[in-house]
Amino acid sequence: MFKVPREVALTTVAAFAVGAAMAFACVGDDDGGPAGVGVDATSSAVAASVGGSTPGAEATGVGGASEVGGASEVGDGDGGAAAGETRTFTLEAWADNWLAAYVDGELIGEDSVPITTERSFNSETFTFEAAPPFTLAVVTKDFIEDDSGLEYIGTDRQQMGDGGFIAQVTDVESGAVVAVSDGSWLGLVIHAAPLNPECERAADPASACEAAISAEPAGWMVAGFDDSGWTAATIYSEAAVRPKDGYDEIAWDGAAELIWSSDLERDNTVLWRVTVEG
Ligand SMILES: [Ca+2]
Ligand SMILES: [Ca+2]
Repeated sequence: MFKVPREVALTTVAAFAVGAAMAFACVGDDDGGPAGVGVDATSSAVAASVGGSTPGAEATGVGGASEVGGASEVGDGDGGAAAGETRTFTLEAWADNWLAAYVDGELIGEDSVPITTERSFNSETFTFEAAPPFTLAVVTKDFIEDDSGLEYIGTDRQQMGDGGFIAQVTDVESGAVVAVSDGSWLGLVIHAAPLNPECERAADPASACEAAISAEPAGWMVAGFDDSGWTAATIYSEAAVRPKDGYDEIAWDGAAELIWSSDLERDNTVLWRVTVEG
């Protein structure tokens, strides 16, 4: 057994549901050192607003993490020499059009431009502390005007929009890129529309277009979540995604790939999970 540092448990309970703290508390090293994730003041401020910023989360959110019990398998202390040591990292990311990121279940940052912004193209850099290995979970959303999955509805530009996402995690002290978006990331599509692309020109797409929408699975962003049914990311070229504002502001590692589900246009919200070994 290992002890959970009191301050970690209290901090986590304060910011999130008890269930998340339980899952969190099981993640730690065996030497009694700091466990889990710490966020700086900026990220904490962001975390405080999470409830109001994801109206489309269908009442799952962090509260559902209480139903996840597999996290106890994490933190066996069998990692490399650096495993369990809390270090500072940055997540640099660009999404068409929106993202929010979690480390071991804790929100570390979300896109500064609301998803309700029609042309939302920007990169983000979130700084966080974590003890590798940790689970990075990201929700990415393509802009849609409603559940038809279309944008510019009622104009001559009415169309299916497309998505796209790229990210990298860097160890701040060493400067080493320790994770990049690539084909190893596992994704789950929870909003797909339109399923019948012939509705793209319909006068009333809200009724003409069909959608497949599901809630975020409870606890999907914590380490012990069972993602065995998720699908490996599809890699896309810059020509396919046509990345826009903000993309060129990041010095992307050569291995960082633009990813999405298998369908850039149809799939509008994709959840991502990856384990960062550090
Ligand atoms: Ca779309
Ligand atoms: Ca888009």
